[in-house]
Amino acid sequence: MSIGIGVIGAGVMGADHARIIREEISGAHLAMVADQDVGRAEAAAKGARTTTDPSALVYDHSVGAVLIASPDDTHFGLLKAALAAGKPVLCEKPLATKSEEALEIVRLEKRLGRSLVQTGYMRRFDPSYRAMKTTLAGGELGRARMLHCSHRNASAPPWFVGAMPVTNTLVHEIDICRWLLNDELIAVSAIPTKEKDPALFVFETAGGTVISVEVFMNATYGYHVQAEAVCSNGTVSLAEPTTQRLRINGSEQTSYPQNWIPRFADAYRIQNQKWVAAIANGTVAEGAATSWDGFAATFIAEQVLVALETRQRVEIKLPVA
Ligand code: ISE
Repeated sequence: MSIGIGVIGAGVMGADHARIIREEISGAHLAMVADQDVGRAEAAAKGARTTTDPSALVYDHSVGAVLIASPDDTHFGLLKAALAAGKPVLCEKPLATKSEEALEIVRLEKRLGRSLVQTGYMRRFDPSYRAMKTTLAGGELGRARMLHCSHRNASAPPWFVGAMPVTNTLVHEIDICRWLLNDELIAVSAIPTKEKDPALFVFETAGGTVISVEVFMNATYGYHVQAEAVCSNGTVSLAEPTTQRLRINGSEQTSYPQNWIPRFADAYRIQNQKWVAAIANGTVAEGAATSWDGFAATFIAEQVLVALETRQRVEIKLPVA
């Protein structure tokens, strides 16, 4: 039986999720798209039903599972609605903008006694991050003593303001570092440049790994994410996924995409396919970010903001769920 997916939000990410469901996923179909902008909803729906009311989508009988890709501050309310309707939900990151809200989702889900929430930290399904995790877990390299990460966007859109480099961008690194190392972050220090962009974040883990993360929102040359683990017996880093390598006039040029969609196309497709398969089997997708992982990333991001403001090393103490 094909699962009807309702996509909320038809911006860049919502439109791409709608396309992935329509074109690349088996066992599911695009049932409905919700967006306040009717034209945008129709463009993403390509013939599927549309609505301007996201709660109508959540409760619609044709929608078996909900994919939330609307602005960050709408996630909490929509997650509560999906849980009240008892429907599986894949929510784009961040799970919520405030950690108290994210924790409320964790607790609501626990009370229901069903794992209904998956947080869209899709890098966990990226083949290069997966390979790196397998290598690290294999043990041949010994302990990861350091992990160097960089996260560069070509340019930040005009609405990308305030704390968003931390709450919307760095959260990916927080999640992937916890997952890659299977370790918990216990302290953070933050050092912005004179221009504030890029900024450097240094995390310490419970297992004694030191992590450096550069977040550069206006790197200009393209979208570029990198990670290298420095271990006792060697290093492992992500292979550079290039769209093309050009040799001309005595030099070699590598091209970079302008945003994350081409870079993480496989990750989004695999994530969505595994989500659908898990719903069909009544299980959860192996390795996917849970509501707790979504909470942890938002909670840790809040501690990062304290570190940025105070310029002090801040200890991170995750509460008990
Ligand atoms: C965006 O939402 C993402 O998920 C990208 O990976 C990140 O680089 C970008 O800064 C975010 O806004």
